[in-house]
Amino acid sequence: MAHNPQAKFRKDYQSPSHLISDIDLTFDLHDTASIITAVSSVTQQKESSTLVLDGENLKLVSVSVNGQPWESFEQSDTNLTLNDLPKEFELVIVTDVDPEGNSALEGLYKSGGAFCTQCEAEGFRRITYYMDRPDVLAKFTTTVIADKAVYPFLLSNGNRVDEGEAENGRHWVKWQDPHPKPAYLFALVAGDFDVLRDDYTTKSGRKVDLEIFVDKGNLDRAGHAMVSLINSMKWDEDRFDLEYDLDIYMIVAVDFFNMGAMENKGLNIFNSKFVLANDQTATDTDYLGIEAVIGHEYFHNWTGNRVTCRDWFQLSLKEGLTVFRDQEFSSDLGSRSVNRINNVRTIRGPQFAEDASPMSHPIRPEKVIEMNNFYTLTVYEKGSEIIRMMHTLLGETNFQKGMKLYFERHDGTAATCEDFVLSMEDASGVDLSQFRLWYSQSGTPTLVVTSSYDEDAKTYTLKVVQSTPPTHEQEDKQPLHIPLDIELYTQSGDVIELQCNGNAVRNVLDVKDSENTFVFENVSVRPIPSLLREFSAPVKLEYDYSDEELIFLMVNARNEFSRWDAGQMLLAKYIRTNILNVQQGQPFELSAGVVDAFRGVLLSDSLDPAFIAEMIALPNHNEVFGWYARVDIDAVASVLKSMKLTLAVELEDELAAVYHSHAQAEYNVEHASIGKRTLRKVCLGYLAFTEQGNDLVVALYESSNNMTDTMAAMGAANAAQLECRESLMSDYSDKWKHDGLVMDKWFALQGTNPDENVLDKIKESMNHQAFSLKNPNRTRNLVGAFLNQNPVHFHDKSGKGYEFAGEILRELNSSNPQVASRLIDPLLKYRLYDEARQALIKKELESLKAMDNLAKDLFEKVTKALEV
Ligand code: B3K
Ligand code: ZN
Repeated sequence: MAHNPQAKFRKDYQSPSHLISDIDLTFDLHDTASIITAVSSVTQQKESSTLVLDGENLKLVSVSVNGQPWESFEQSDTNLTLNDLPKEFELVIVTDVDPEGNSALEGLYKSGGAFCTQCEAEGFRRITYYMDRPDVLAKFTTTVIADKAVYPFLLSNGNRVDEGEAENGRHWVKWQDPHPKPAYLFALVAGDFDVLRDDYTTKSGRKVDLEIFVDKGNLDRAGHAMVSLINSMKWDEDRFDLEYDLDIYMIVAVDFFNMGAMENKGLNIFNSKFVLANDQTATDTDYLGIEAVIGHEYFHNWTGNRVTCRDWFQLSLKEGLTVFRDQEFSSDLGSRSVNRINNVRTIRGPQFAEDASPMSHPIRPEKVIEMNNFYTLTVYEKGSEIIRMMHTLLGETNFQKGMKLYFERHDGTAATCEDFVLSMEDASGVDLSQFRLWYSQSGTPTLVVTSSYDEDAKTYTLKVVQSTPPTHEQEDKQPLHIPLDIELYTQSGDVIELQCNGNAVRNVLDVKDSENTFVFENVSVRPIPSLLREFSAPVKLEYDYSDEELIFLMVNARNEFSRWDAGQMLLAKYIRTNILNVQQGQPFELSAGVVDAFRGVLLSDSLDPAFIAEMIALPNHNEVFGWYARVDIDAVASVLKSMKLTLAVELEDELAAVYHSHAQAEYNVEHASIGKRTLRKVCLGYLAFTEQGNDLVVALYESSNNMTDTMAAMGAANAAQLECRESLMSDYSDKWKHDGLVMDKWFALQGTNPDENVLDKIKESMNHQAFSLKNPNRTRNLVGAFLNQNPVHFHDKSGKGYEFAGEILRELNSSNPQVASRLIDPLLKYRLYDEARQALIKKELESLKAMDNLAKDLFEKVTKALEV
């Protein structure tokens, strides 16, 4: 590239030189040349007659100031700099953009037949020249003009205030948003849709119209989104005392979308994956995903929109907090332990992997080249864990007081992470000074815990040593304030009250130093400790548990999360041992005690089936990879397979009994039904590796009356490479070939196919009528699944998996750099693998780096990866 893109630093933040109180936008929409007129009221804030506006990929038609054509300006690829300006003025800018040619799906683009926008983080600058930064809040008025027959619905933020007819069969609608907002929350949609309508009356009595816009013919797939929206509105009132603040809330589902959804004020735009569902097209997981994402975007109305971010380094202020809120929503509505287990899997798997990668960063990054690269698991999921730790330290009542104070202080403004922590601290009186380090320190801390029991003194001592290894961008680490939730049990399973220095103490220990010692008194027998309950901090825990202790905790720990965690630790012990066995040519071993422990769980009639399903699910490849600094891919794959086969054979009768006894005639999305289907799916996942596998899978596929069971059958056929796989795949494709969203499940199975010839089959699938590399969902399901979830073939020693990734990335670099940048992540972690594989991956990264038109999204990641 001609010039290397420049980084921005958090420390360089400057408040804006000007403010914009109002902006009046008119969109004259045409496929390849849409004309946008932006009229802004601008006031100087600092002694400067120069205003630097952001703008990219724009044709400037005209600029005028206070009604006069303005000629004192300079234009570059990224800015329009206006000179000699008065202190207060009206600025009119006219631009011309090409929505149809916009394959990056940022700014104004066409998805299918509709116009839509995506502005976060910095997409508004692809619509007009503007102060495209989150701390410039203006009142938006938007007029949309388009052909009436093709685009009967013209939508934008706020309330519809006027409409009318225009020449040549065109019409217009005018929208006004009374809440000042940054440009990233702007949205516009023009298209022809089916609309699902409902309403909600807030607890103070405001009636809100609810409208969900879907492609024609999809109305029967919008119901769950509407129920989820109403549940979200109610939950936010009940748990956070927060009400909706406009008369209308709209959601539009589009097929071409780079991420999950976007919280634009009053007009959310969603990836259709997170709106459309009925029992024939969507799995239970899809239903739960819709509930979570609808909730997440709705909750942003307060945490994100009413209080927004001062600058993009503060992204976790809104994202970490809103993820925490959506996790709590899902947990209050469904199973708290199953939700926690899945969230913890994400942290321990891909988030820890991100910490260990060249892209490691604190939840509040210090340095950014392309902001879109920082919508990460660290900012979102680890960010949520940081909020959760504050919740643990303060308790629900104080936490809610902190939220109230935060809104009192910052409603209607752009705030910082520090503002949030200060509100929590001031409202609760809890000292969070050392805790703040979680915002600036990256990486995964390790807690090494050892214990000793003094029989004579009746004291039990836990020694906790914390350390955080250096990360790519940050060498030195300091001790963090880590809430460590523990419980002690007697051998018979009774809870021992925690006492220190003669006083009862709470379960959450404050680990603050590198070395910490906690002495518990009046402990009459050597206890069994349950450590890091509820995963009370995003850390790696090391404690030398015996098999017996873990089996004890699997049965006796008081909360389900700790039981699951004990089961996972037990599996982890055997996976590690067997990886060594494979490397030393020794046979696979699994003790009878372990098998019996899992048999006990499987046969329990007191446990929730959804929880049993989690208990007996093995960790996946990526989770295991995260335990090692250098990964032996083939050994991990072989051990996971042996583990599955061994448990399948040893527990075959029990698995089959549970599988058959949990069958249900009717489909519904109640938690109890979902739990039973999930348990059957996991059982079938084992049984597929036994003699009866093929018959069971075919029977389920043929009798299935819902997509969840259909996918359980197909997933098992795929993973175990059953004889029936090909015929099920072709039957499914015949049925759904016209529907890309439903075909995504099929593409994902092609991507994760364990067959030797997977790459040929993937290339063939790219010619399927439903596939297009231009559609991010299709690309993620086929190519993304191969790169992330097919480790054996992606990392094939020949290097052909890497070459394929390289080809796709080069193509996406030009058409959709954001999607390319997500897809490249597995390649950045090349140092985890052996020398030969490292060399092959590096070759692909070098070839990307040498590209003339390398987008800054990939530039940032590739250069970081190569400079380690
Ligand atoms: N705020 C958006 C994400 C925007 C991503 C921009 N690349 C969705 C969300 O977190 O709710
Ligand atoms: Zn969000």
